[in-house]
Amino acid sequence: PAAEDPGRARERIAAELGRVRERSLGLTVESLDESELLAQHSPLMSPLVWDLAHVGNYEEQWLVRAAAGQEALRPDIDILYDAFENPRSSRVDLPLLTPTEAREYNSRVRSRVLDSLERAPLDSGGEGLLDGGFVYHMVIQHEHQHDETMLATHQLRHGDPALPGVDARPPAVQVPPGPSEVRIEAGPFTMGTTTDPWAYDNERPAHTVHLPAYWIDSHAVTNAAHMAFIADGGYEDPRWWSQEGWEWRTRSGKRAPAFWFRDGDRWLRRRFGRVEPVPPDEPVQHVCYYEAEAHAHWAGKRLPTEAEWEKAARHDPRTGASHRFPWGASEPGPEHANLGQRLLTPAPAGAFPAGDAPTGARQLLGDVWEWTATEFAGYPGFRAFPYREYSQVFFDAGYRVLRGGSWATHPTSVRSTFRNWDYPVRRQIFSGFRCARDADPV
Ligand code: AVJ
Ligand code: FE
Repeated sequence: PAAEDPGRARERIAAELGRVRERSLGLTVESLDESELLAQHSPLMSPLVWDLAHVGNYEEQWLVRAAAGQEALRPDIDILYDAFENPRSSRVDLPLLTPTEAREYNSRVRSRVLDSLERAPLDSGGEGLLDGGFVYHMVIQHEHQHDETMLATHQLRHGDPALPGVDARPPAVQVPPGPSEVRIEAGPFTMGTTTDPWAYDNERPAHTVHLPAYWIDSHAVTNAAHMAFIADGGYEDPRWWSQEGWEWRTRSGKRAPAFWFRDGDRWLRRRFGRVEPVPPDEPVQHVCYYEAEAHAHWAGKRLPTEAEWEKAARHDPRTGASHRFPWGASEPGPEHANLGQRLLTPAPAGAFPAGDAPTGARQLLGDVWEWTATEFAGYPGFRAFPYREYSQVFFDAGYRVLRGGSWATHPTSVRSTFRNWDYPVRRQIFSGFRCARDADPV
């Protein structure tokens, strides 16, 4: 793509920085009292105020110190907000900044950033930190990712709803009838990217991948389908589970997605402090990798590999091109996908025909992160940039790749090449799945 005018780029970056901060502050609102923000709602998560100051400290390290070359504001707190030094379960015991101190610190950092952005050389055309605005995009995405993590913390929190908008329901969508699976012919496609100015190191470089023909579900697996799996004894039948999956099933005693519970013969769920019937037409969320894998086997299918997911999401079989988004190059709008925390729940499966990929697959971005069969690893030619701890230290360490973003993911922070990862046992994230199968079984 043609280089963006630097003045325009600065305005756009400043606007995105403002938007993401508004979102972080909304998730740590002053109406939640200090003790709520400092509390550990689950050993899986940080106190909300840790995430808040962590995004400020990350911004200080990357935009104030590394990009602008300015002197540190608070080098003394780096250690507190270092995610590797402090596992999530122990963050509650650290001498953290209070919510007021964190908000003040974050705005001090932000003033420095907006000031230096005016003079930042964004257009030198090389491969440095600032080129194409990379380091700003990295920091904006980082804060959005922590906002999604904070939403997962809110979901684990007990008590009355604290987030506005919990009662909002997806608009009644006309789900156009369509095939439940699409066939993708054998052949090569371009996976990953070399040129996207928002892409992380793990999405790079672009490379050709050849895949045999396969079928992939046109949308994510629904709550209704998962209830059928449960009703058919799916959680009781080791035939559907991998050995590791069955060990998880036995050890955990789980027999339904997280936050579901039974009321007579109905399934209810707890969502941000609200109790409601499980909507049958929404994609199932809060399932771990093992549950997704077992459901897929029960359905006579399997999980797609990461490459199969990406080919379905961006390959145009007519032109051979790989697009940034399933629907092409235009920025995600509300007609394309349920992204950006506009609703605090997925939209019905089969919604958003305007977001269809050329392959005919639907709803690839938004609603729920989709588990894939692939272990997180570097692409051929991978180079860590700008630091090993974003991606590389997680390679080949038992993490599974998730694709496509959820209703909680901001539109700037997902694209058809974006890769997320987590341990296969995790279900506090907004995770679901779709199934695939070989086209020519041997
Ligand atoms: C890409 C979502 C797995 O939250 O661990 C945040 C993103 N990296 N801070 C995570 C991230 C550093 C990361 N995930
Ligand atoms: Fe982080």
